[in-house]
Amino acid sequence: MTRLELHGYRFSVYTRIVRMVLHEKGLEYAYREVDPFAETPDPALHPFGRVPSLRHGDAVLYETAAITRYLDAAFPEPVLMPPAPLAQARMMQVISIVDSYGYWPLVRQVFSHGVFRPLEGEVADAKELEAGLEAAKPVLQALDDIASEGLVLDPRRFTLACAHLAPMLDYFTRATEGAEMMGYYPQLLTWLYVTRERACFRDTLPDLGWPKFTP
Ligand SMILES: N[C@@H](CCC(=O)N[C@@H](CS)C(=O)NCC(=O)O)C(=O)O
Repeated sequence: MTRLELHGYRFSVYTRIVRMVLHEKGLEYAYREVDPFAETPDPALHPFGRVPSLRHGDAVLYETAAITRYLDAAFPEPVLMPPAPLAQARMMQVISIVDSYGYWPLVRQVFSHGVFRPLEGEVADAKELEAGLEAAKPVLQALDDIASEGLVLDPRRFTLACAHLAPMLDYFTRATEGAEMMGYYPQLLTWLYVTRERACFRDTLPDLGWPKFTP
């Protein structure tokens, strides 16, 4: 089989999304660690200096949603896209919500300033944490509405939307305030509980002895 090579960073939620999909597909891959905050990733792999990127033979891909769509199309089993057109659209909607409105407050504000920076001995800003918690509310509400509708974020069916959301909610809920807030979004919380038990989630947990999710 043509070799797959993932370039990523161990704390990166976007890298973990790709790793979860590779895991679900049962694919072997080489892994190269690149810390994009400390070094510039190879511009031939990512012209915007981020991770992840994926090499498959001669092809190079970056942008996580494109990578996961590619993996799902190129390696069809198990299928990670729902068959119905509306469910497919919802899946893309979740991915877009997560990228456009979720990543910054959930990860870069709440997780970074509430968990990561304090643990790493870096300066944390309580105002960033507060702003992130506020900005997270409409995101969680929109995702809870989608989970309640049941076309995607269905605990019984893992899709690319699940892979895109799980690493970010995992980080968000490692902050005490984030875990408490999740109680207001019961359908999303149910989905998270079930998804946390999947092998692709457990086997890609960043292993740092960080506090575990205990809402
Ligand atoms: N739109 C990109 C986002 C990737 C991204 O933001 N990755 C983060 C790590 S989780 C990164 O490389 N950050 C480095 C930086 O912001 O300089 C994707 O979908 O892959």
